[in-house]
Amino acid sequence: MKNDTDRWALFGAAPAFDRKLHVGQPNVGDRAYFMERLERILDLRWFTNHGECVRELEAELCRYLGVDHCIAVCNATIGLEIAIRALGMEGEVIVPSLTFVATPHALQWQQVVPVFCDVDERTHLLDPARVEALITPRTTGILPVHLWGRACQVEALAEIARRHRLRLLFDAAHAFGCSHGGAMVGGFGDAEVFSFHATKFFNSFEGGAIATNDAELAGRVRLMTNFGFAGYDRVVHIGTNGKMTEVAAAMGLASLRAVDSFVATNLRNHLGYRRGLEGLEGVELLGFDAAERNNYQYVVVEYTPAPGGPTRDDLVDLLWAENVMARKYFWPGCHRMEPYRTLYPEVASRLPATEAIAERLLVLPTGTGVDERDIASLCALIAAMLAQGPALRERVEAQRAAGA
Ligand code: T4K
Repeated sequence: MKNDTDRWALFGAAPAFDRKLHVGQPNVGDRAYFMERLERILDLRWFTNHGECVRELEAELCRYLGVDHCIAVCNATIGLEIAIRALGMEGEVIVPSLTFVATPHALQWQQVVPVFCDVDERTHLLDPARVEALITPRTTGILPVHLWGRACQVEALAEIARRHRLRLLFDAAHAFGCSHGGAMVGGFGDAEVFSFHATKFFNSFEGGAIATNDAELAGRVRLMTNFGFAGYDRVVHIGTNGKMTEVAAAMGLASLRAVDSFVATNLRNHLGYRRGLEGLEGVELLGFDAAERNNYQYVVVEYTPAPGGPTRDDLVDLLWAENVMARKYFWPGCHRMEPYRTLYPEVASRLPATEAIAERLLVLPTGTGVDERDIASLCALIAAMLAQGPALRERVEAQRAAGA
């Protein structure tokens, strides 16, 4: 990092970091193991369709998560779509808007109406009381998201689902390796869907898994993942192509061999941010329940500008200019994205917490691509920016007005 924190790259100086720091730069697991498996895949000439790597990954995931069934899929979006269909969700399904757009898309793609529900302003998670208030005769399910890897109020949601005879499917894209009440996320509700996308701390390049303890559901999901084939020339179900490739599964196995070290790195980074951001006015780092297992894969800050001080968007622009590719996940909320803003324009008024949180969020780089010195420098950079207060806000505005 350069020393002169007074001259931001936005204003023509060199960036503070000489490489880009990403929120989602992939972790690489056991590289030697991966290469070995890759050679074997090529030798065997078995590339997909539930090969040995996929079978091994599914078995290892079952053990790791403590669930009976795990079906590997090509990505979590398709995984959600398959699970939604396999569970018979139709009509309306209640879902948060504070999530990646894949969550409501998986519903809308299948003509199921995503009924956006507000979250708890403190936890960012679906608020069970608000869920119950949105149930109508057309509601068939609830699709909560374990946002940032923090588990939802699983018991309260399960109780609502039971009372109203609704399906309960968790979007666990962020929550691989996390626990709730001491039990690993994966076994809650009817099913849970994980993402192993490149940007997730545990990745299989692209990929995901549907976890469940329901044998019948698992059978249906497996059929649907493979076009509904129950054997050669025998189709018993509508299905799609949701299969994970062998090379993806090999990467998943390599990631699994490094999962504890990834978590340790994320925790070290999280603690580094906690130290570095402590005491900065308007900056609140989201914490995790130390009694649970966490993956710490998202460093989430809620930023409330001081009067006249730099806004959240100013900070993002300033950080990008310094090669810190901070993100505004999940601004502005799915309900403000198409097609939802056109289809359901009235819902914004019932999502005050979502709207307020989305304006404050700032997600910072972590993972194995970032070290403690980067984090200390980055925190110092943010502190220096905030110390400039309204003067910096004015400079950013002037720079924007000049069209830079
Ligand atoms: N539900 C939830 C709650 C989710 O968050 C997601 C996905 C899903 C469902 C669906 O899961 P998948 O169908 O994807 O399995 C990224 C990811 O694409 C997405 O998987 C993830 N959530 C979401 C939170 O983030 P983008 O478009 O914001 O990421 P992108 O491409 O800008 O990548 C982030 C950063 O990582 C970039 O600054 C560059 C860096 N990067 C990215 C890739 C792919 C690398 O350095 N190397 C890479 O290979 O969505």
